[in-house]
Amino acid sequence: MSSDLTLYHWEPNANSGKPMLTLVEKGVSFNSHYIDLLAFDQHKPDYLAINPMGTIPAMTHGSRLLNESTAMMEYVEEAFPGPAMMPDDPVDRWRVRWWMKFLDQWLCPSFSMIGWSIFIGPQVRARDPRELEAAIERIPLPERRIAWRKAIYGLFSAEELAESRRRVDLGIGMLEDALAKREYLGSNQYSLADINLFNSAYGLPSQQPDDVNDEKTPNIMRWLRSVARRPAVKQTWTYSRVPRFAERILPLIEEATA
Ligand SMILES: N[C@@H](CCC(=O)N[C@@H](CS)C(=O)NCC(=O)O)C(=O)O
Repeated sequence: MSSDLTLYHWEPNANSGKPMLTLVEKGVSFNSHYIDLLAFDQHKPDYLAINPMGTIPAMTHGSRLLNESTAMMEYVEEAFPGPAMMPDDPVDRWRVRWWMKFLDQWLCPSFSMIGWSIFIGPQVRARDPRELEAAIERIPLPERRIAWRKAIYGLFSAEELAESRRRVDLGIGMLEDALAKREYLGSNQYSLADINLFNSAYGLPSQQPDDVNDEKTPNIMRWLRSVARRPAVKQTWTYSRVPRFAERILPLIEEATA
């Protein structure tokens, strides 16, 4: 499909999944450009010419470059018609933004650190050490260079990982409480806050089955299944190329449609 909008993304997961699911929910057509994070495509000259930060996702709309996944979701919400992904009521809008800030600044970086230490790092560790060092040196943002080094060489400290686990445990409790009060995270309406969270949380029942399950977190499970059941979510998964990610979402979708 040809469109003046191109989304540069990896898996429909975490940051890449956020603008992608927003586009699909709103029925906006876009060109999909898959950037293979594990092949370091995001640091190659072709992509740096589009997004000099060397991070994904990014989006071009005509001559505009848009990056930062949450700001991208808000852009899509405001620039295109289609179902509203923000509630009308000011206090509901505040709550949506509160949760997105909490997710972006506090909880998701901890999901990410754990994911990078157990999944991303081990995936690339076995490659030729010289090639890996050269690949790390090509990363434009110093903080991303540090994150890659820590993931590849197993250098996240015990304290850092313990703090991330503490935040994930606390965050799960906060989400369960919030979803006991309302159908969705920010209000009783599905919104950008749900899109934001879902893309980082759909793997929790398979990754942390002792912490996120029908007995301990019935409201998170209800919410996960209800979001997984959305046709737009299923559509985003057609862009996946890494089976390990897709396999985590399948049990949710299967139970939801059973
Ligand atoms: N705050 C940015 C973070 C972007 C980001 O760091 N994305 C990760 C993937 S989720 C990335 O590009 N990692 C690859 C790398 O650092 O090389 C956003 O929300 O878009």
